[in-house]
Amino acid sequence: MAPILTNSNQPVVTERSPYTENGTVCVKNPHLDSLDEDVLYHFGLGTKTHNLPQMFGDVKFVCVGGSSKRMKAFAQFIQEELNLKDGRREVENICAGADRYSMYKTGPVLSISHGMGIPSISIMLHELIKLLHHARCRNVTIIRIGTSGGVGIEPGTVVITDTAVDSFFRPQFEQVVLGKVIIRSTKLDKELAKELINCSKMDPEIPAITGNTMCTYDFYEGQGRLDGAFCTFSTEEKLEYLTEAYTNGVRNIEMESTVFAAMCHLCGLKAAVVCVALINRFESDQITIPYEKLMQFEQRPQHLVSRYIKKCLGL
Ligand code: R2B
Ligand code: URA
Repeated sequence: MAPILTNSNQPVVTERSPYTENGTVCVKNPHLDSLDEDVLYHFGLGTKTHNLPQMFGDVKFVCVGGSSKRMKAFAQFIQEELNLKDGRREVENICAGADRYSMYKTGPVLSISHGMGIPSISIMLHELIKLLHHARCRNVTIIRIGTSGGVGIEPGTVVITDTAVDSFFRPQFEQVVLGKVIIRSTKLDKELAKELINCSKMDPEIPAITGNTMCTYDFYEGQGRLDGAFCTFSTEEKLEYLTEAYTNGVRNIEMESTVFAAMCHLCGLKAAVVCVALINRFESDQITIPYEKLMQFEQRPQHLVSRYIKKCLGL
């Protein structure tokens, strides 16, 4: 069902969008058909300047994460894991010209950075969804691999998101369109989450759980940190909020999952969120783990997702 806009300021919940029957990525914008050319500005790609079906038609897995360095490392890692290295040089950033996001393609796997926060990932996803549509990709699975703050869990634990929730623990994402609020569902693919948890069980090096992921608009005040430039609450109030989050099933906090879930859901992409917890927020706000440990933790979602992709490809 298409999003409904009301004349009042009352938000309206949109219905679940079913996966498309033939597995294609569904863009829901009638205006696109009248464009002579679709320029994917922040990718530095376009329907006239690039042969998108040829470049991307075989993509089956898209992995997205905040940092460009991490997504390059993931592309290199997956290249080796899928035996696609073949004496090849370094992986190449397809979006280098636009200098906003990094994108690497290794066989059927696309690895893209999305920056930090909802606005940044949302712009990337608009262009990615159109890219997959123009390239006529089918049966694509998308996974966000990232970092997060843990809520009552051991640092290093990987959280496979059950439901992405907002700062009020609601399973929804509010998009403001023409001055009105549209509420979108943040449901993720339960089957995919289950398959990922099963993959984690095959690797004792990857402690993983499922839980709700809270997505905020800010890293400091928005996540109840006491160490930002401003703070209006006490330690007790912070702990009370985190306890409420925990009671609502929240096991980690990050900054992109709600809009990621909502947009993937709308266009029929099978989606999951896999984030490692860098700290336990009941114990600290500052991230002070040594570099080596940070690298080790950051690799856990990558290793888990690589295991899943290899399983899907029968490797
Ligand atoms: C996790 O880490 C980033 C903030 O440090 C943010 O992008 C997120 O979701
Ligand atoms: N990313 C976040 O958004 N929060 C944290 O606490 C750690 C990483």
